[in-house]
Amino acid sequence: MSMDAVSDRESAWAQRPDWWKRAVVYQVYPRSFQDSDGDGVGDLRGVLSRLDHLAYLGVDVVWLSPIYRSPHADNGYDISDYRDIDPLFGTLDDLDALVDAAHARGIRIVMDLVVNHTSDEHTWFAESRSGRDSPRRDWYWWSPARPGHEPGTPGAEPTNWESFFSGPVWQWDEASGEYYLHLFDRKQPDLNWENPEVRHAVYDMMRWWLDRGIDGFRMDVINLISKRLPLSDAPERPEGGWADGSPLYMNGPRLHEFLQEMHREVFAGRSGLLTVGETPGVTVEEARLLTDPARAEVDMVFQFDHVGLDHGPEGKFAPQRPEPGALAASFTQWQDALADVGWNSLYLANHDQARPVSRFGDDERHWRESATALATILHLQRGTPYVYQGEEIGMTNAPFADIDAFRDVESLNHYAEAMARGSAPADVLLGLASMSRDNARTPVQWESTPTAGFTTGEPWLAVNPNAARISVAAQRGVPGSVLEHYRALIALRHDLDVVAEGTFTRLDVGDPAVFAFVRAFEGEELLVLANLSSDPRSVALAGADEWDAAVAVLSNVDSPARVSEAVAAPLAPWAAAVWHRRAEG
Ligand code: TEU
Repeated sequence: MSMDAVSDRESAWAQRPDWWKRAVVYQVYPRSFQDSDGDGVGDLRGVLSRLDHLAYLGVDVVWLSPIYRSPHADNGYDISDYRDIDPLFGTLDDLDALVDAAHARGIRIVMDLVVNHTSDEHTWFAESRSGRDSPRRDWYWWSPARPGHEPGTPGAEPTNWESFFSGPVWQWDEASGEYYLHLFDRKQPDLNWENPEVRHAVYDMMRWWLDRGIDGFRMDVINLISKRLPLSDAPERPEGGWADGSPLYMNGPRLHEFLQEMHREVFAGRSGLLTVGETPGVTVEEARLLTDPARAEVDMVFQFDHVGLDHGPEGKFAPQRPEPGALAASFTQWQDALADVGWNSLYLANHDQARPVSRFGDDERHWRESATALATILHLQRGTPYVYQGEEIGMTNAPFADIDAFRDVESLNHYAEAMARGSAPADVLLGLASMSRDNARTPVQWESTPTAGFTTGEPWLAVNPNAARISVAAQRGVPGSVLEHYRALIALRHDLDVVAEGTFTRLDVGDPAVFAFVRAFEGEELLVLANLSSDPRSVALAGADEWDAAVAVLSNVDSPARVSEAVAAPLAPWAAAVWHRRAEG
């Protein structure tokens, strides 16, 4: 293509309301990205100093995890002031500087929007808590004790729901004589979205940020904002204990109404933005509604099916290895479900998920191959890919051996509860070591030094010792490295319309562990073949020689350039290869 044609294409895409179909988003978890002042915690100036890495990678959008004022009970997902930056991370001026510098490189900045709950240290909650007649009382969910129970005693909680972070969702407030609801930690009280004043305060804050120049929002647990009323008990679990209340607070009756209202109040008349809802427990039916552009709710959602594949019957912290093939089947279901309406977010990693190369790949025997195979199948699906910091260099889970090594509230609460129940510490630690969110939160490994170039001080969470082997410095410019593979995948999305816009069709090649699919768009086709297992796998590809004129565009192993030859022998463990062709004429 000529340079003129390239820039015509660029500007045509830039005008489109669905520009994000061609975009790749990079998630920065500021606390662990880059420290600039030696306090051991990453900060905004640190992010600014690493923008060149993001430009090198080629990403279009940065999603910043929360940097607002916060007591950090949940690392910033507990906000005490929505209109200021936490001093740990810097100042509003630092943020403005970051936004300007990113924009100068053609990178948009999306902020985290955490409005299902606030911190208990937010002034809204302080006022709400101040007394039953406070004008802000019904900005949150307050409830008297269960009838017939002594307030504040076990069993007196208004409903039997279990918190995401262990224990009940209700906290007794002695001073005002009622309980408040917190689906997460007790320092994260849920806002009452039934109250229009709450909604309009949120919309006002969102407009304030957009006016300041940010380019959209990642909306934290946005499908929890509408609860089923009146709040009531969930069915008991056979084994007793706190019950799963999620059917009573997820995807509630007013969710779509609230999001449509938000769209009208905040996004209408603005362009070039990206909105992505984080929606645990979302079904394909709900996702179609949420992301149908005609309904004007959000551009895309994060669904959770594939990141639950390794949760065992006793939950996330008792994981089991999914069958080879489970991941491909789950992705295929979502590709098919959103084929004609809506849009997928494509992710394997974020700050809440243990590292995908350790969970779904093989970080011992086939580290590079599995990291790049997982990247290939993710980025070449139909949807918008998300890269989580460190994923682009194949960062792995960390060798956590002691409870003192963990920092995450979810892990610490889980451990405390398991100890109270009398579980064996070694068993609980094993579950945490493989599934704790802290696996995702160890500092980014920039260099092969003990603090990995992250800080000059003591890092808030230990650097993974494998920084000696896995780092940006060791991979940049190295052909075949994980980093260069991500760069190539991102470039493919920018260069080929079929990646951004093509249909998705899975091919049955006789083995569920082989993820084979074709993307097609206006006479252009892409073939992706990936062995998602640690064994060689045979591929029965019907009509393989019809692909022989196709160009091999990317592969993570040495493999023949022609499709028919590539499938003549079994695919090597975690081999992934991509071919492209255009129709004749
Ligand atoms: O996460 C919500 C969520 O459902 C999870 O990914 C959650 O971390 C997991 O289920 C716990 O097992 C969002 C944020 O991404 C997370 O960091 C916050 O802790 C949470 O909301 C509360 O704001």
